[in-house]
Amino acid sequence: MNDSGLASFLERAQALLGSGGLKSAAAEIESYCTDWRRRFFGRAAAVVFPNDTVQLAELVRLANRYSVALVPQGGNTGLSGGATPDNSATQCVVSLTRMQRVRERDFANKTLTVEAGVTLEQVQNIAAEMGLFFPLSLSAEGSATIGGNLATNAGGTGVLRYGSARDLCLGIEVVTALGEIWNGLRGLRKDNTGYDLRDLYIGSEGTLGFITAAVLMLYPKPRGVVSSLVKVASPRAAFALLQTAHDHCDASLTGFEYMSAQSTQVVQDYFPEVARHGAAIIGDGDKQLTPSQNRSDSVLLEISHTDSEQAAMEKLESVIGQGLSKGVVQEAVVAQSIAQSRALWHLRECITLGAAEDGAQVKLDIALPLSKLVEFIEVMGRELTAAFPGVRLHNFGHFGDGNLHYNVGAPQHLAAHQPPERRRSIYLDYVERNESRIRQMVHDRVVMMNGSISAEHGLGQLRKSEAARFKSPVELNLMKSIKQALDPKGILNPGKVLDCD
Ligand code: FAD
Ligand code: 2HG
Ligand code: ZN
Repeated sequence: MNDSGLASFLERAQALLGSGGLKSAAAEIESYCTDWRRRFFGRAAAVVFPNDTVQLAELVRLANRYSVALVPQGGNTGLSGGATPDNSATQCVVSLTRMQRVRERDFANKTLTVEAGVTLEQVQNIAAEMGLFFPLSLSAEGSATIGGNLATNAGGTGVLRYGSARDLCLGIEVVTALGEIWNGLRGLRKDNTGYDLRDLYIGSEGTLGFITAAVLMLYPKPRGVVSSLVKVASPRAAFALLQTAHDHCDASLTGFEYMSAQSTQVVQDYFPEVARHGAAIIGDGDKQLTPSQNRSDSVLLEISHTDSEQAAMEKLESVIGQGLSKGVVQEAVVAQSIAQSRALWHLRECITLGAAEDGAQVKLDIALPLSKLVEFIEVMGRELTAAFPGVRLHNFGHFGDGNLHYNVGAPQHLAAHQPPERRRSIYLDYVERNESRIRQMVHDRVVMMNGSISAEHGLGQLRKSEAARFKSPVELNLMKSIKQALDPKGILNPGKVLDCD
């Protein structure tokens, strides 16, 4: 594409989208060109805001005509740089945040059809208004969109019971890379009519097409949801507790989040009021179960029951009782109200926010077979701290899914007592110098143990080259063939997920 091609595209896009539908002033578009963690900084020719599917399809046809690359974007909360344009100032970010219509509420079919720009939190609220429940849950849900959730196949905290975004979606509407509209908005639980195109687009991180609307599957609202913060001596004890919870709860186990002592330390450091609130729930200053204060590992356990709160509570108490008698639970506090339960979950959510406040980390999002989790944590911890003395392992996450956010922070002593900006710059420097070695070391072990280097955050630009290191030529070629077939001009999100040259 030459300059005049880009200029013609922008002129026509502006005419198509109307005033306010295209922004190009640097100050106005800066936030769309930077990722949530502020690790990727791009420069775009413009950010465009289509109003509906037909308008978006026309825009994509224009982009094909002038060979302009498009970067789909929802809430821009992704953690792998997938929604950030490159540095060329020739790509166009396409924000779907204006596409917010609710197309259909079907109570009898237990489905909700919404456009891509509806946020996850809005979907949860609409489902609740219908007397039903949409189980996808992650702490960025106030900004993350359904389009982004599906494009990344987001996970979150309820996967062990309800599955990932893919499992909660029955059909999608897509604007293809050529600018056609595919209406696959089927609300069917069974449909074996050829290749599963829905599942191809879900998880493709905006490289194959725009997801413009989706039919989401709703569940009956559990009548009882109870949570407990459990102190455990080690990851091995956490694993034993998971086995106990599985034995006692089966489908009632809806959350099993592990938090290492070091991961909750950042909550204590940067959100002390959140950590204190956790301690207040326990109501005993001496016990101070809040893991960050006691520097112990902990598990956030959630049990749900369709019948009643009492039924959920009985199961929870039985799991904790078993855990205590087996010696795998050291102490436990059960939330006595919704507010207390929220406070416990807030503690868990604040790990990512506290870590962001602290400074850069090597972000790792790995999955392992459950049977290998404990061995991985023990061996990897030893290896990493030997090779990188003093690094902080912010190890936490969706233990029940075998998914750890095994984030590695710079040694604290490097910047202890420095003012925040100086501290962040020292940590960033450490991370930039060591990131690729740490990443490779962890990923090598993960793959050796039959795990995955991206459990839920996707490849984006962060893990693209690492994925290429591990995938077989057969798998990479199949992926390239699919990309080539669906996006022959390579205009959709180039440079993300895989390199096609
Ligand atoms: P964006 O960040 O805008 O985009 C993400 C990717 O999807 C990009 O590649 C983009 O090009 C593509 N894309 C976006 N919309 C579309 C569309 N309509 N069609 C095609 N492609 C599109 N993720 C988890 O899985 N589990 C978690 O528990 C979790 N917790 C998080 C907590 C915090 C504090 C933060 C900041 C992030 C968290 N995330 C989590 C990551 C992120 O929120 C999810 O990946 C989310 O699904 C992204 O949605 P989004 O709308 O912000 O997408
Ligand atoms: C979570 O589970 C998110 O809270 C973010 O997936 C994880 O900070 C992270 O790495
Ligand atoms: Zn997560």
